[in-house]
Amino acid sequence: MPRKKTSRTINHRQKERINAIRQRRSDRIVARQEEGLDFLKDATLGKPEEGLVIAHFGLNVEVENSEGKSCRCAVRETAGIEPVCGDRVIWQKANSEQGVITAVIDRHSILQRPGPYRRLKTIAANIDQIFIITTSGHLNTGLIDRYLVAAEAAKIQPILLINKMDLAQNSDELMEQMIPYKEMGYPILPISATSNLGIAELSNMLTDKISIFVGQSGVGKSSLARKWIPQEDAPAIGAVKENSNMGRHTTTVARLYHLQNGGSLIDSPGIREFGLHNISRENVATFFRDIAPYLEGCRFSNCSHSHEPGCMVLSAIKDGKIHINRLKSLHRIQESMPKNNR
Ligand SMILES: Nc1nc2c(ncn2[C@@H]2O[C@H](COP(=O)(O)OP(=O)(O)OP(=O)(O)O)[C@@H](O)[C@H]2O)c(=O)[nH]1
Ligand SMILES: [Mg+2]
Ligand SMILES: [Zn+2]
Repeated sequence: MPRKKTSRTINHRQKERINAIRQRRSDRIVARQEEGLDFLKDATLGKPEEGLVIAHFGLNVEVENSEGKSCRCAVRETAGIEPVCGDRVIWQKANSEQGVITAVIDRHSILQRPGPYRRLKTIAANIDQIFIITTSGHLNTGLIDRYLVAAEAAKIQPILLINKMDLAQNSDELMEQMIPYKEMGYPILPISATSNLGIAELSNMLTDKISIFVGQSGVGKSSLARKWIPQEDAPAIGAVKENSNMGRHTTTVARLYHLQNGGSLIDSPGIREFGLHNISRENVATFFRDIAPYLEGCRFSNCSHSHEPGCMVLSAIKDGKIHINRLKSLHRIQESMPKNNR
């Protein structure tokens, strides 16, 4: 049945209503920011100094100075962008416990995901490597593929960790599923926070780098992080739900920890979905390491790699050079993206 055409243009009244909502929202944000800066009114500010953002919750940003002491800071509007975990900032002390951030120093990398109001939310900055964690009981390759696209797009080195190997029924079968990722050159490490399998190797990988642990709630991010963090600072861990094996969103904000052997680690809250809203439907395939080299060869420039003659991706699959699951994953990601996503 032919679908009824709907007009995508909005009329003047709708535009006005949208603008009014936007204005109210931005007034609220400014009011909240000024409220957060109340303590500055009578304060004599200290000299500007450099600091490191170790956590961000609500209006407060926890900043650590060069001596490792932390201070709760508000953010001056002039800072321009919201500081996140891993950011290096310029800040000034207002009193013994509070300060204000005036600038965010240029970042060398950022990891983002979609936030409220279709805006991109930056999760962390200046990260050297992203550890994508899944478990032996739920090898979520769909989520791995999404995170890999995000890491490739952000030019951050990804490493795949399979935790809870102590519970694996058939570890050979599990590792077989990871072969395409190994062939693409991604480091893969089977580990267990419980039995300590692979923990020494993971420890070496973390040393002297800024890393982030990402993955669904309950995969064991905080349990692993605790291996390198002094007990008094260690993040809480939560039990998984018995029926689904999923976690309970125990970690609620990303936090940066200094590791005992050198380097820093950001433990992040588990997320249900990881969208790729800054990437377009058309170019998402370029971030699939195994598929990307074949894209130029397809006969049609808008090839969907599903049925077209002269499709180099399909022939690479036939020749065993790309795993079919990866193409399925690409199509699933594309289907989940809006058509005009740019
Ligand atoms: N058997 C087994 N259980 C583990 C392992 N690692 C973590 N767990 C358990 O998994 C549950 C969830 O662990 P957390 O470390 O809180 O998971 P998380 O990824 O930080 O979860 P969120 O903070 O909710 O995102 C806890 O009951 C841990 O004891 C492991 O290697 N083996
Ligand atoms: Mg946690
Ligand atoms: Zn093709």
